[in-house]
Amino acid sequence: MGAVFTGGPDGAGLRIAIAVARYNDLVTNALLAGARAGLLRHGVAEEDIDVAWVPGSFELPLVADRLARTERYDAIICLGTVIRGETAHFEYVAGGAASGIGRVALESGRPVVFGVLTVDSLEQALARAGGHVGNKGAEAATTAIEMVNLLRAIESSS
Ligand code: INI
Repeated sequence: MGAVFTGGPDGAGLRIAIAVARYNDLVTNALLAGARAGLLRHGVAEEDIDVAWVPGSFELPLVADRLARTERYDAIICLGTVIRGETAHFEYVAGGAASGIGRVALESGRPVVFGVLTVDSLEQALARAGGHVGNKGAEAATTAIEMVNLLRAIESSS
């Protein structure tokens, strides 16, 4: 059997940037708190977590790209909330954020995590930002750490 690669949950020594949208900040502040707590819980040092606030989710890809280009970060977490019921251009904002964030990950070769809620209502958003469905920011934190460690495991095998 060939190799099986996995990324462990140890975040010690990792440097992480979080880009977070101010739009719907009642929700995104809770996502940010969840992401921070998740990173700290897995051993990332407080001083190794930088945060960049952007106006809305549509701006996340550009700022993630700038953060990646500094080469200071092992991973970048993007946090935002797009609520379908409150925007006629939901597809443009959510789709632009998703495709842009994916492109930055591929172009930079670093994990750039999609922690953007795309939901129908504020209630659904709050449920996923520390409510009964959990906290998508905390999930994004563990995804970032796992992906850094997975890419390292693949690289160190060659
Ligand atoms: N930005 C969001 O992050 N969430 C939204 O729900 C939203 N709505 O409803 O429009 C939103 N719009 C702003 C957008 O992200 C940009 O900041 C704006 O279009 C300027 O480029």
